[in-house]
This record gives sequence, structure tokens and C-alpha cells, in this order.
Amino acid sequence: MSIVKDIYNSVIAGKVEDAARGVEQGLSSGIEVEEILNKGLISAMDLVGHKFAEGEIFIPHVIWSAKAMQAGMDLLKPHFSVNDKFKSAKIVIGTAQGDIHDIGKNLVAMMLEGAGFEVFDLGVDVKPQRFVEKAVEENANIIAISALLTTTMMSMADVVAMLEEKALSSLKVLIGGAPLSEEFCEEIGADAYGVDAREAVTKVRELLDL
Ligand code: B12
Repeated sequence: MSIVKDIYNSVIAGKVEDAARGVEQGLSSGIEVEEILNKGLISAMDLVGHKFAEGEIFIPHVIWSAKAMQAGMDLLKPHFSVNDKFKSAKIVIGTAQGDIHDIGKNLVAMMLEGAGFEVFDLGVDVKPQRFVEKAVEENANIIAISALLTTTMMSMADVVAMLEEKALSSLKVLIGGAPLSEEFCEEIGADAYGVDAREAVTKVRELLDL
């Protein structure tokens, strides 16, 4: 069985140590970081999502799979290339109010740091005013917001409205997460929507004309 397949199975089974050991083996045997990430970790979490939606598995299992994926991601983090050309650009990131999903947000934060941006991670369940406060405090260029629930994505509109109220038009809002779309981005007046972590980097560069 291939190392990547082992990682994939460990995440699905929620085996944290096996997933971490598999990622270490993958890295030391020269497997591409992208392949470990996409085929070993992300595709496993997608299957976990389907099994959860089908009622085949329940929250405790999903939590262990999430921990296994996060353990793998932490080992991959140092391998994301760093160039400090963009150190000047500052990004405040977090998951929307009421939402505790953070794997996607963590991956986006990792990719943005890997691309050389300075990232301030506010964690999960972040109130709209906290995003704006931190962005002003750090003189940030972008607020990046993640949401995985249809019930929490609307708080992104509150962040956009708050920036308009305070005439902070130079501060851009980038949104993302499974239930989101380009249409929703336009509907709430956010500046950009990114489908995945790689696109988050592209969109930030576009927003900052880099
Ligand atoms: C793991 C998980 C959990 C874990 C979270 C653990 C953690 N540390 O994050 C736990 C068990 C805690 C959990 C709880 C719940 N969950 Co849940 N969860 C999932 C699951 C299986 C995987 C999500 C994940 O991590 N995917 C892997 C990452 C890499 O993908 P991602 O998050 O989509 O992120 C990528 C992109 O979306 C994008 N992206 C994400 N954020 C951002 C931000 C920006 C700025 C950009 C540009 C891009 C971007 O880039 C990322 C990387 O490529 C999904 C199913 C699914 N497949 O989405 C359900 C899912 C999201 N959960 C769901 C639900 C309903 C719940 C609960 C309400 C269940 C309950 N009854 O308690 C609770 C809510 C808790 C809360 N208040 O938030 C539903 C949501 C339905 C909906 N649309 O509203 C889903 C879709 C499952 C389902 N099909 O029913 N969950």
C-alpha cells in the first residue's frame, strides 16, 4: 500500500499518530507536499464529510479525523515555500461567528504565510467587530473570513457593513468556505471569494496588485 494511501486511510479512521507518521514517511521519501496534502489529507476529509452527511459516522469520529488531518498539516507547514517579498502585506483571518470549523481556515492561513504574507489568526467563532478591530490595530490590508455553515456565513455581511460605516474602504474582505460562492460574495459586497487555499493566495495578490 502506498504511503499516501496509508495517510488517506489514517485520516478516515481518525488515527492521529498513524497519519503523522505517514506524512513524515512521505516527506522523507520525497513525495511532493502537494500530493500528500491533496491526495492524503484533503480527499480523505472530503470522504469523511460525505460519510458524516450520509449519517454513516458521527461527530466524535469527525473530530478525530479532523485532528489527524491537522497533525499532518502541521508537519507539512515548514515545507510550504517562503519568500518574504510580500512581508509588507498583512492579513487578519478567522472563522465566522458561531462557527468552530478551522481546518480549512488553518490551511488558508498556512498557504498565505507560505506565500510570505503576515497573517494574524483570530481562530474560530470570531465576532464581526473583532475582525475590524484587529485589522485597524495591525493596519492590515485584508480581512479573510471562513465559514462552513449556512447559518454562520451571513455574519460576513456584518463585517462588510461595518467597514463601510467606518469608511475603511482600503481594507479588503476575502471570503471562503464550502457553502460559499462568487454570487454570495457579490450579494454581500465582499471584495473576493476563493474556492480553496491555493486560490486564496491568488486572490490576495490580485486584491493588492502584487
Ligand atoms: C470536520 C467537520 C466538523 C468538525 C470540525 C473540526 C475542526 N477542527 O474544524 C466538527 C465535528 C467539530 C464539526 C461540527 C459541526 N458540523 Co461539521 N463538518 C466537518 C466536515 C466533515 C469537514 C470540514 C473540513 O474540515 N474539510 C476539509 C477542509 C480542508 O475543507 P474546507 O473547510 O471546505 O476548506 C477549504 C475551502 O472551503 C476553502 N476555504 C475555507 N475557508 C476559507 C476561507 C477563505 C478566506 C478562503 C479564500 C477559502 C477558504 O479552502 C479550504 C482549503 O482548500 C464537513 C463536511 C465537508 N466536507 O465540508 C462538515 C460540515 C461542514 N459540518 C456540518 C454541520 C451541520 C456541523 C454541526 C452543526 C453538526 C452538529 N449537529 O453539531 C457542527 C457545528 C459546529 C459549529 N458551531 O461550527 C455540515 C454543514 C451544513 C451546512 N452547509 O450548513 C457539513 C457540510 C457536513 C454535512 N454535510 O452535513 N464539523
